[in-house]
Amino acid sequence: MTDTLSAVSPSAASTSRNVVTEIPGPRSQELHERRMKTVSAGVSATFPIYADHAHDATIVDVDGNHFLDLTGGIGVMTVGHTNDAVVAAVSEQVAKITHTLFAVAGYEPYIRVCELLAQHTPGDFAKKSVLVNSGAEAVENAVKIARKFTGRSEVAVLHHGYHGRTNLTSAMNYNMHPYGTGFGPLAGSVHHAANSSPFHDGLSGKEAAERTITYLEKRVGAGQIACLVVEPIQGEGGFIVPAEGYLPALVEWCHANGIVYVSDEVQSGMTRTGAYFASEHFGIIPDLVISAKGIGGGMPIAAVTGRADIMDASHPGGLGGTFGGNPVSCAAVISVFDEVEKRDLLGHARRVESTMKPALEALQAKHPALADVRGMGAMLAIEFMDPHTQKPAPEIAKAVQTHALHAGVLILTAGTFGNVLRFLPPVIITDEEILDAVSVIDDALSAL
Ligand code: PLZ
Repeated sequence: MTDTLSAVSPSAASTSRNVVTEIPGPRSQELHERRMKTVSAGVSATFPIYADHAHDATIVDVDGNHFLDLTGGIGVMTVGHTNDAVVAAVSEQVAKITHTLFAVAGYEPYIRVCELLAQHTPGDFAKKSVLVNSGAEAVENAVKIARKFTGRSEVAVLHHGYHGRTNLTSAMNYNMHPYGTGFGPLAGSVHHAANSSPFHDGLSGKEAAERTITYLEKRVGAGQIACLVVEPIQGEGGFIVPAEGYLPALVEWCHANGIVYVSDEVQSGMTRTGAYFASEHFGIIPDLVISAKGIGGGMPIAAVTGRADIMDASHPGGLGGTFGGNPVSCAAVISVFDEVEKRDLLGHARRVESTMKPALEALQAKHPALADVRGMGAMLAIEFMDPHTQKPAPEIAKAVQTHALHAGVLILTAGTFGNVLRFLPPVIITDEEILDAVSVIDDALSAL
């Protein structure tokens, strides 16, 4: 462990935050003006800065400001920015075969990725995969596959979930705004049931599962449901960790009723929580697992992996797409799996938790608005409530985010009410960098 840690620390000195201009700096401002003329207003801009290059947990903007990156491109850069192994694998592959379309002329890296996913997703049974381009596309495919397999039409999801921005996945999201407003009609046959959120609902896993299941049985009918799609730890919803026993009860109910249980591990999967897939923490074995984000080390790729009989339900030609499982992205995935093993990245994710969680809990003891600290591995969050009204306090999350930006730390908000700050750093972030970032949050809260 010490060896692995020291292997990443030499770069620490060169990756400290360092703000050298006003934020945004002049070159970022210039780019922003160009952007406003040519990029659709529908694409939001969380930060007013423009990135020039990045390595490990540091992003350097076009004005030379160094930012400590606790966003990881929303949980993508688990292995770190411009990870040397990923860069080498991608460079080699792009010169060898850039594209054929797997259904036209196959290639080994696609098959290897499916083997690795079969090996590392939960469950000891024959598994198969299909590779696609994005998390949302993978969710769409999981639903298609489950419908074909079961011959049923209805799709069940949970409150506070997030599954993407396509028409079907927008219908599967809890928040109508900004994902669905004015874009309808959204896909039908999608049913939203209450989730488990111990901090908010105070229910045990058993009680929360009863509530979810009763709704689905009464309102939808168990025999009508093709699949239940669940994030084991809800991401955009605010890193909501369900109560113990909740997910196992849902899986058991699905299996008793012929419903395909789909684990959407787009954000929580691939090392992020200190396990390959977060489902492992809850002792569940999903029928299908959706992975994306972190598996590609920054290259666009996503997958549906699961029970071979379910994955084979589609007729040939029913699944696919031009770029799905592109060879360059596949080469990246293979190198990411290799890095996880070689550098003990699962251990690093757990180290992030053991350094960061107590530091955040110390802040909680000091700042009454900081109401909850939660999450697993390098997927941690803090939630702000107004100490007087006990209502969500998004303005505090926003103020801390803005303060941190100016101090050189990038942090994302999350949560249905925007009152959560979430941390998704590359797992190779050093302990010094973590504690430095927490001290910035402390300063921000003290300054309020
Ligand atoms: N399922 C659980 O977290 C993507 C969304 C960012 P795509 N989350 C980040 C944004 O504002 O669009 C996500 C997720 C879960 C599915 C998705 C969708 O993955 O690769 O963005 O399509």
